[in-house]
Amino acid sequence: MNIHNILTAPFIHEMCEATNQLWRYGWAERNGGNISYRIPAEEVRYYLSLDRTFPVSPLSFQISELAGEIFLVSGSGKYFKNVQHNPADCLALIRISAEGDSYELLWGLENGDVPTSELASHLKCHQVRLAQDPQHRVILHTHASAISAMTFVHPLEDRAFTRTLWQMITECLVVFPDGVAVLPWMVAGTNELGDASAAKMRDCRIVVWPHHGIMSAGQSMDDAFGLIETAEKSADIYLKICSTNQPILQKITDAQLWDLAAAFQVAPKAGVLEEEK
Ligand code: 2HA
Ligand code: ZN
Repeated sequence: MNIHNILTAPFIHEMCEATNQLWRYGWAERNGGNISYRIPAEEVRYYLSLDRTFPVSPLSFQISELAGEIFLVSGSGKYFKNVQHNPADCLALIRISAEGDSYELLWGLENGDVPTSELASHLKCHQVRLAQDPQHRVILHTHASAISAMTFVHPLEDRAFTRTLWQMITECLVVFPDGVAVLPWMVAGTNELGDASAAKMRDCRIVVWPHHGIMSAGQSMDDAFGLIETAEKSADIYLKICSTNQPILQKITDAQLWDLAAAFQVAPKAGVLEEEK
């Protein structure tokens, strides 16, 4: 088979665009944020011969459910601002080993670096989301500003946080009917943060890391990105309302949210809205 230049691959372009846009939004200062994108082997074979040996590195955890899966991931310490200028330095294509306790570097990180410091969270979340949805592809973590600010002034509780975000923009309930989950503050880059995020991802696709950022899961880059844009916009409106110091005169009621759910045929996460009379 003809091998094509991997720099022309749509998945590399999507990663360059997403990282650049996250930086432009101001959510990816310095090396903040990380993305992983599951790529089918048939797609990778178009650009790389997989019939040879590759350098192997251990994982600090075992994830045999992802054996053989290939992910395009951002590199540890890489600036999202720079990915588009040098994808081969900033990104890595990795394949999880048959035992799920190591990975091969198929391509990228040309200057000898390692995949994202949040690899544990990414892979553990991929495992959980794939079990829910075979179409699942992307895990995206970024330092979304309004969401992070909101975690200083809002209760850190799944139901309350979800209700507030749903109430800020009419379409939020439609975009993320499964709501959002909120973790306690945790040390970045740890297996514990990965386990906690993955546990929350069993029944929702947006996890807030207080005073840090947000992680989302999607079937495509646009899907994962769109979830974060929507939650972030909602958080921004919440903060703007708070900063007016005005009493709240009106809001979207639970009855209206039920009407919305019916019209758009989505099932709001159980227990978040008051039951209809
Ligand atoms: O620096 O965002 O959470 C990359 C990160 C770690
Ligand atoms: Zn981060």
